[in-house]
Amino acid sequence: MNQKPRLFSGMQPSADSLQIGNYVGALVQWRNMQATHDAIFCVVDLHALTVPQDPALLRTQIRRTAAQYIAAGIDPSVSTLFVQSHVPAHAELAWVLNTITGFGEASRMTQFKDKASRGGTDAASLGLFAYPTLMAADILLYDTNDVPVGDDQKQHVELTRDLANRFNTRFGQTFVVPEPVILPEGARIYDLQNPIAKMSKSAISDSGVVWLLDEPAATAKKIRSAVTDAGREVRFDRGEKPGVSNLLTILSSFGGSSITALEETYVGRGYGDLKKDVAEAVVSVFEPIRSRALELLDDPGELDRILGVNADRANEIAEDTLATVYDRVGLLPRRR
Ligand code: AQP
Repeated sequence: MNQKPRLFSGMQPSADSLQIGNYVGALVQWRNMQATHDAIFCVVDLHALTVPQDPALLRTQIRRTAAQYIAAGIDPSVSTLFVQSHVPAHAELAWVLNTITGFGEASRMTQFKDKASRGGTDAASLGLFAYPTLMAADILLYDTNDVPVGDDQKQHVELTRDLANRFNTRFGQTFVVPEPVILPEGARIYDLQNPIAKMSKSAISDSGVVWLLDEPAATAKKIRSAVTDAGREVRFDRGEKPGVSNLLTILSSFGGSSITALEETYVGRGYGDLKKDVAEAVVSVFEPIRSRALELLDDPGELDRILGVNADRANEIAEDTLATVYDRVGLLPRRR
């Protein structure tokens, strides 16, 4: 029997709702890859702790993120869907990986530089600095072959590969060396009010962010208020027309037509028509997902049960890998 390749991916529960970019750039790809992969999806709550969080809010956000994964089509009876902190081996393997990661090597990670520069590097936590080794642990615990990530995470997967190779060379073959599966540029969504910046859960202003769990009317209103560009022509041109290009990308992702086909449809029509169609397309896809997520959130006991069963499944694999790692580096096994 041919085993399917293993996939690992995750998102941070860093907001009450996921945004349209998380949906197009991650969830849609994850949902499709369930057919071809033995998939493991994680709500990476320990990663979210690398910047300050309100404890009560964070707890809610973790459940809400898991509910949105399921509502968007991640099937927890087919794939493994769990919360990172429910599998202690993530933090434990991250520690071992920290000990084989160079300070200079970690300092070169551009995401740390970006995120740390927002509040001043001195104020950044050690946790934020060590984010990439925790991510490496997430991936390496599960003998992962493929890691679907956005462009911005590619450097972290490269570090993961380096660490896996380094460990294997020093301590003997232990880790599968994973491959990044870089999502196509077409899957990148930009802020509706500032279409040269990536849309982000933790954007300073939420006026340009379309939330998966927003009321349909609010979603439509935000899209109708999106910034567009000078001129009237509906044409894809990221440099000259970032706002219109972003709307075309969204419509293409939600409606299935190619950007070129859409450009033809809008010859002689204005930005108003485009916005109206984008709003309709997004609302019709998000409405059922939102209802399903809210239904799941109405029964937190059942949601926690699903996450518990899945965490057991993840723990089984992760504990095995960690035991091998502890043994390879020379730690004494605990007698039970
Ligand atoms: N704008 C986007 N377009 C396409 N894909 C996107 N992703 C995020 N924003 C876009 C993809 O969603 C996943 C989320 O990963 P994450 O939660 O670990 O953090 P992130 O990439 O930093 O996403 P956010 O929404 O910007 O979160 P915050 O604000 O918390 O940092 C990834 O697969 C990412 O590629």
